[in-house]
Amino acid sequence: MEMTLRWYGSKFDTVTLKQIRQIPGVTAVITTLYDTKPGEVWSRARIREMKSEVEAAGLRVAGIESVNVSDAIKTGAEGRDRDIEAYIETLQNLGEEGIRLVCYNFMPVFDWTRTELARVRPDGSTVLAYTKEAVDALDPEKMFASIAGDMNGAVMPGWEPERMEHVKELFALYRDVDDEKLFENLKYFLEKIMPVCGRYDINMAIHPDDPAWSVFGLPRIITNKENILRMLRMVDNPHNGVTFCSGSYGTSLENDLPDMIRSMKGRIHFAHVRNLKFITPTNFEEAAHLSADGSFDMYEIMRALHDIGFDGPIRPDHGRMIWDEVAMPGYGLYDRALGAAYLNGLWEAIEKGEKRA
Ligand SMILES: [Mn+2]
Repeated sequence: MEMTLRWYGSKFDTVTLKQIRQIPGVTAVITTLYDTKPGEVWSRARIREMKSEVEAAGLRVAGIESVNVSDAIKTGAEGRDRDIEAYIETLQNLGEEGIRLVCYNFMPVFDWTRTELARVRPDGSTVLAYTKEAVDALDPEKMFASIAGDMNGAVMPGWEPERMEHVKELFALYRDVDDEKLFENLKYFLEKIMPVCGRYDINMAIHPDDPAWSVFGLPRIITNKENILRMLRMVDNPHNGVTFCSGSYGTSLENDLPDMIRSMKGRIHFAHVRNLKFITPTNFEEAAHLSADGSFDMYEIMRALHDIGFDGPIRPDHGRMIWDEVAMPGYGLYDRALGAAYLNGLWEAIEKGEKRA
């Protein structure tokens, strides 16, 4: 595996490439062109510029998170073919520049959902948190307003203000889309893009829905083992793969994370590894990466990735806000650096333990 950190680009991120380069064992970033919109073609010039900036700092671009999929593609609405053409052109431009990994999601309306962006933990750190009861009681149109004040001035992925202004229309778009329809639209999209992925050896890695259940009555399909295996089989091509995100699949305690990893052998192209602490089965907060700080056995997760021969990019996921850092919630430097060091330590111990046995 290759340890990486997510980076939003120098215009948007409080963390610098120089800082990332100084985290031991981190050799690459996962980045994006954060100011592009779904349906827009990423030009080769801009991709090259992004790559040069990263490489000048002594790092590599290990992949893109994300090239976003438009609502027309997700709902199968008019204009989807045009948007798919644009997506293919972007993939081609990425391929020409030697980028071989693209993370994306197929979540309707909202990307990830949290009810708090700065819950204070006993040690004074703050974390993102989720209470199902709070979401159930919330008017989706007010969701944005209720968390916007906690963003530390950052624009959060999937929560762009101009998008959230149209929440009502977005909901209307998905009115006739149920889980089956969403599967169908995902299949249509994947079948159209597989040829360009084959030509450039680009691995597509779908990010799970977060949380792993329906919110506000919207359909959600990338939530559990059964559905993700269905998705992999319906377009049975090695370039149709998965981002294994422990913090997203892990929102449902019914998901056995190491078992899921083993079941997707060969198709996990990217891994997000983080820990959650459950207060009740429907109320959880993000924790430090360390097993002892949360509810997951991080050793078993890393062990499962090791056992299936995972060799793609991996990254620590959301970190706590610690040491008075001010950054995009979940995306500060300090706790993610601690996470990277910890995950690298687990991996080294697993590898060396194996050799000794
Ligand atoms: Mn994730």
